[in-house]
Amino acid sequence: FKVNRKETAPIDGQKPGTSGLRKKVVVFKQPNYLHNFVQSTFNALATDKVKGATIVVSGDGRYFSKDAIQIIVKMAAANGVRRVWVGKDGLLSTPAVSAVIRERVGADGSKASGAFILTASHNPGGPHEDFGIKYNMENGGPAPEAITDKIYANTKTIKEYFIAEDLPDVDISTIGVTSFSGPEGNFDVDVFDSAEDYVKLMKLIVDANDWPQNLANYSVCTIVWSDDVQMQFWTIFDFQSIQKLLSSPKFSFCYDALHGVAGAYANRIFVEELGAKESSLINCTPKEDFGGGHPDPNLTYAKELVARMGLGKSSPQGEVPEFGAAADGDADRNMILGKRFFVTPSDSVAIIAANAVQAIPYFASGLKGVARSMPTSAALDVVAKNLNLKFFEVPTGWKFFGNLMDAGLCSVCGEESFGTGSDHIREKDGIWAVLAWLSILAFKNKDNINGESLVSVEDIVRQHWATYGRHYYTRYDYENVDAAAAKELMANLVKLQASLPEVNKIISGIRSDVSNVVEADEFEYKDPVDGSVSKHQGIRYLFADGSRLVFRLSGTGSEGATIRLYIEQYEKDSSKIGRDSQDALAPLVDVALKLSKMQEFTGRSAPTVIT
Ligand code: VG1
Ligand code: CO
Repeated sequence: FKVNRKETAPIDGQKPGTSGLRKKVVVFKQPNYLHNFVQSTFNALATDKVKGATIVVSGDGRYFSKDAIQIIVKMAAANGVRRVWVGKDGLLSTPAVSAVIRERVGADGSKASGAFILTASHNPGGPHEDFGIKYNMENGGPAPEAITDKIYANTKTIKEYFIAEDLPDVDISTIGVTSFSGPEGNFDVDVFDSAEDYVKLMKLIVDANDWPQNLANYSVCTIVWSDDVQMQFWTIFDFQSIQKLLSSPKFSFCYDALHGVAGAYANRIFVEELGAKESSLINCTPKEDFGGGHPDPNLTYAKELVARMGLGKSSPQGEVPEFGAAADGDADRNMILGKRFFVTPSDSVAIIAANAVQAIPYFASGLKGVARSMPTSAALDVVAKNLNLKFFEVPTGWKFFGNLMDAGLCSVCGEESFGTGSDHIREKDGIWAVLAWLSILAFKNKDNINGESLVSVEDIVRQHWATYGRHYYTRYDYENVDAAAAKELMANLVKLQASLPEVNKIISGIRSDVSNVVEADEFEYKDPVDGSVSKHQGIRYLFADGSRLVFRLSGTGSEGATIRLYIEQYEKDSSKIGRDSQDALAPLVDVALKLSKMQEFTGRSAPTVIT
């Protein structure tokens, strides 16, 4: 192939948000739009991470992915990349990309230096919906701000890009390597099984000829001698104990991939490896438009699962499963449900942390530390304190956890936005979270698998509250509000922070049953590893009784602005931990809406989504 140099000019608005660049498909389809961003990314990376390097290109399979992959492959070839790895049909979940970067070794010993992930995560897909692209680094995690800032700066000055126009489209539906020869030598496109590397990481079974890259990350569980080979079994999870749980007649399970890429993993892991029934999987065929749905695993959008779990308005058909879970489009998010019971993501990460050492082999030697994003409830803080673990509070977005993990400071972390994960990779991991919960259930029921009734998800959560207290928690999202109005609302909240007596006067005028604000600020984070500072990460009002109100503007939307309001209240008194959370939080919600003048600024009398 030949290398073509094309002239181009900057296009406005290519600033990567919380998790990459996300826009409507029609925006991405504009001439040079994708090309400019991809070239700006190549130009932001060190030369040796491009020239002669191996990069991964894949995503959640949403509409426009296949076209985008062909364009990126041609641009990679022209920019001197040595080989591109593509998951079959262009499918790789975000956590699987992270695993592939960290673990996969090519036939010739090659390792990937980074990845373009094609996803807009939980945003809908299709010709009139969203597309997205982000870059992940050699550690498997999202590019840090220093890089995304550079990419953005490049998009504002770009004059040219490089593309191999005569390179034929590659068949990404067939596994195998296709080689081309170009001016700087060979260029390969390697299409591989989307699930293999990821499954291996979850349940690593390794023989002497197939040694994993980062031995320190694994726990040795069993050493088995076969007739002629010494086999060693390394795992994150104890698949046998999960299998036992799933085969118990008392246990039943339901997994909803919302037609996202999790479907490409669910059958392999839950059915083939763990023996779940095929009928346990719903919406597990990945679709370009997610079946017309909103692939966001929460009580609003995962309707089918919610109904099956007995949480919907109408009564469920058939028996309600013991355990249910859902994923978002790119499978890095998870929602965990018990029978007629919702586990808040903030509780989920706290419960996983509290049980990890006993229930999950990977953590058997202890947790290095735990971390949460700022708006996530303080349930994890209480566990960290009780178990004497290192604890970190970072801004929203997974990229901030990566540095802590690379420095060996954090094992388990989570966000209130249905994101949970660990240092086995550098992204949040939806299927990992489900396996973590199944492991905890298996552990709690290990002597009880044939007993009268199993210890349920709800039992585990209530037991946790009884031990650590409960953080009542809710999030209100106001989607697609006028961007200028959203800015004004936020500016007003910052202005109010100048005088706490004034704030407290307003609050006591609204409710007498809400405590005083003792501190208010804009969250700012100094990374303890590299010292970098991230400012304006959300507005906080902290109350005397430990309650919190947090206001943030979303960084993942593609149109207008989304205001997120996070509301939290801590209850230690065990006689008061069983209330309905919307009831318990009603006074604080009232204060939040009036203090922020939500309706006045946005014209909205109710949020778009409550989680
Ligand atoms: C949202 C969530 C945040 C999450 C991000 C990416 O960001 O609040 O916690 O890390 O999405 O998730 P924002 O800026 O819209 O609040 V995903 O599943 O897109 O990778
Ligand atoms: Co996602």
